[in-house]
Amino acid sequence: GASRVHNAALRSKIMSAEEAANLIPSGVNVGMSGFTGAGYPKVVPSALAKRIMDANLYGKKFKIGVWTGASTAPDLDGALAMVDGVELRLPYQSDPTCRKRINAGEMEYIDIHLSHVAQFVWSGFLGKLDIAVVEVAGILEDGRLIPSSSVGNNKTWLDQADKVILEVNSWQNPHLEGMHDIYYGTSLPPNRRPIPLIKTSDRIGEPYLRCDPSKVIAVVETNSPDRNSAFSTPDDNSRKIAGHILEFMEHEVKLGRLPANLLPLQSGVGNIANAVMGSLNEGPFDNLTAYTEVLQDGMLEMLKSGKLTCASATAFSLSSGALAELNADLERYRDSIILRPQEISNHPEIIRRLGVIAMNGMIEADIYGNVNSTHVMGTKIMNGIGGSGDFARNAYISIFMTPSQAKNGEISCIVPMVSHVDHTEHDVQILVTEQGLADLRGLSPKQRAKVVIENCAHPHFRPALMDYYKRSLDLSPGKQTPHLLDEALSWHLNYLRSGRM
Ligand code: 0RQ
Repeated sequence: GASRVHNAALRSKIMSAEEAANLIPSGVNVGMSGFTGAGYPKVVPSALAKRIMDANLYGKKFKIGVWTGASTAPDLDGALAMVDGVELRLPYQSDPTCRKRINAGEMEYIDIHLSHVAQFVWSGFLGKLDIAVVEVAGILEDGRLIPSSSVGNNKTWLDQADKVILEVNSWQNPHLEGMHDIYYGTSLPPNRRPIPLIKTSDRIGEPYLRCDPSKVIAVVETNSPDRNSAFSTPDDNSRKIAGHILEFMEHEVKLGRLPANLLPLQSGVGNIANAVMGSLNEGPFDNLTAYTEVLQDGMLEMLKSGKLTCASATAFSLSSGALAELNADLERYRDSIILRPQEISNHPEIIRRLGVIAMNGMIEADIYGNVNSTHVMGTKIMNGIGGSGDFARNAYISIFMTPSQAKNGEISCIVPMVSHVDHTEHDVQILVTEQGLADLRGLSPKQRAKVVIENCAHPHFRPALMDYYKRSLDLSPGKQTPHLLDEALSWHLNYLRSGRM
């Protein structure tokens, strides 16, 4: 098709992926676009991986720092991790090869709140950003950029990097133009001003990304689809978890603690989150809104049915079927979907102001309500905290959900003490498993323990948890949060030694 590079100066910089990758030296920090498989650069990272592999063949070390929006795709994270080309990765990943390298100690990984990344870079906390590699959907005559299917940290990468490589992907729907809201009013303290976003549907910025054309060293034209994550149809556990959450919401509305159309919804990654959206779509609530970071299949269904009137996010995270549907009809959603930079989609000020209902997955919770979202058996990273901390800490109601057991019942997801803490007892209000829901608001630690064990633990593990709690109550030197410190992590040790808790 026709080129989407309408700026003459940038048109003169069009080159192949290999030529562009040759402009990235070893030792630099690279800010890549991409958020949950949407809008990541499709060809330069794999061309770079090839270059790294060639260097390695000649005995040369070649590693870069990789900063992104969030997770990306096999042809970015996977390809670079495969050739051991990443010195340090941040802030969120979910690639199996990448995860393996991190857990083997071969790749440094920093897990930071997604809303923090941009300001950490502006402040220089992470060192110099050398090069940005950003996918866009097109370049206007005046050089402004039409953002792609995710915004992530692209505004910050384009602004902060010394050099910029643009991938212009003509596969992306041209109707994306106008869907984004890029806010350029942020600044660092002491000069910060309130962010003027009062409703989910507010547009406070502009639809295009700015980029100094003199920094652009390469433009690469591509035509390739985003990576699609498939969702499984909700299983029995997911449906039960969704049922408990809906019942809770109805109860809160009845008590007048939530309006009839609830409050803006945030929903995390994964199948359970998607199932909750599915249930809301069939539930009694209308005129819902979403202030979230990823827009999954479930939310798209709700936009289609009219249950959801507006969704604000930083990225799409759709299965291939849903993506095809969206792309066939994107114009229809231009007013109801807004894609923002992740420092805005996840901004504590806005999340607190809007009163977001946050719903996130977890690995395990303890009887006192501390939540581990990131580390399996305390030491192995799964994905990262992502935006869950941004939302949980600042939400009006913060919900964490998981099946009560993992690995065919060998693991209890409710444990005496979490093996790693991402969300402390202070940030966790509601815990939900297929067994039931624990409302921890207004409860002391000892009161919480009873509710969590009774409502959330699997019956198989319930007696042992209650036994631990009761003996702690007797023997713990402190009675505020009773623990037996020599036994608190024994469940995890059991699993590591014998394959079951
Ligand atoms: O592993 O695939 O090897 O079997 O963890 O578990 O049950 O499929 O659940 O997909 O909802 O993921 C916390 C990882 C849950 C996710 C987490 C094993 C289990 C399986 C996945 P296998 P499920 P989900 C905004 C919000 C942090 C980021 C976030 C997550 C695998 O929700 O990454 O919330 N959250 N972002 O077997 C050992 C346990 C386990 C366990 C589950 N207790 N012990 N393994 N597993 N529980 C979005 C973004 O930020 C982008």
